[in-house]
Amino acid sequence: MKKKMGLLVMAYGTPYKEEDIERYYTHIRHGRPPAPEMLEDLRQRYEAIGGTSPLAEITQEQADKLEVHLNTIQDEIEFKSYLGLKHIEPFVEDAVEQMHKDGIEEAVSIVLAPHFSTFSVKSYNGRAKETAEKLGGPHITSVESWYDEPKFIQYWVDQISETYENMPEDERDHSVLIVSAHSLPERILKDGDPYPDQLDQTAKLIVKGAAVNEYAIGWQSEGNTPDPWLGPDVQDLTRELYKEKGYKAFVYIPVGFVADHLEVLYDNDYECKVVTDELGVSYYRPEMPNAKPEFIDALATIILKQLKS
Ligand code: FEC
Repeated sequence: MKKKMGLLVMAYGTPYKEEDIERYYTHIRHGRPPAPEMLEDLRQRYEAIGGTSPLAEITQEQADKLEVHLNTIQDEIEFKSYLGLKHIEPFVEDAVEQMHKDGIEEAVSIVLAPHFSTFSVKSYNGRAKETAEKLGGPHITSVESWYDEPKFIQYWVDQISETYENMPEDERDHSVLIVSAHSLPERILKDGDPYPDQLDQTAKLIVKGAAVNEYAIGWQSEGNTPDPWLGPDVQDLTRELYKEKGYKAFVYIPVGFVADHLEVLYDNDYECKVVTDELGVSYYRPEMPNAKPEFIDALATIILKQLKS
């Protein structure tokens, strides 16, 4: 008989409808409601990408397809997926409670973000394990990071190669790849957080695989707080690189994310494009992994490796 295992898929979460924006933002701000102008600013960003974000649907599809794929490529374990979100229901705690109710004794967890940081992956896994301990199960094995998984790297290598192949030759010879992730407050560096190094590794592996000559690392989507955040910000970086090197094309890969959502559709496709338009240069943003089969296979490989280790 196959062994039954919970598959806890954790992700950021997004408002399902406009009325959810305030409570979602309040949750992100650790319970402090945003000022009316902050709320209005966020509402307008969602408005600019069509009212709400496609993230909810994509995350669900990623979890569903991962369960099916894992159950297809091996026959020792029967995986059952549970979605646990950071900032809206079903919360991480709800998912663990459901696993417990369903009698799941063993589970494996993965966060849909490749790079470990105390702000992101550690907090998702911590919340899951704390709930499981309180309830007396399940026992959870957690994937901590997967920024260097060869199949994940290959996904981006293929995307970039296609983008560069389809670019006019003159642009290709004067182009730069901007590899980015969500910025975090600079204070994470004091505690030796591996987040920036892991992004650096991801970038080096992708650049090597795609044989790209010119690249730079940038940070994006920094929060609305007074403390300093990791930089350079992708928009400032675009301006600086143009001034220094006169590139004709900028190719953005926000590899710290895995789906089309606000931080990509607005912060890259709108904000970075405003800058490239202003400079009169070309903007490219290869497709995000979403629920593409190659990416689902990469996630399945990461999970099976974790269970074997
Ligand atoms: O499409 C969508 O609706 C949601 C997209 C979304 C993703 C995402 C991923 C990450 N965040 C990370 C860190 C922070 C920190 C703060 C922060 C704030 C926001 C706000 C929105 C938001 N984040 Fe987010 N994030 C997404 C959306 N994030 C909306 C609030 C408005 C704003 O600042 O723009 C600052 C919190 C604070 O004020 O204390 C820190 C990290 C990731 C990538 C890892 C992950 O997915 O968990 C890190 C997607």
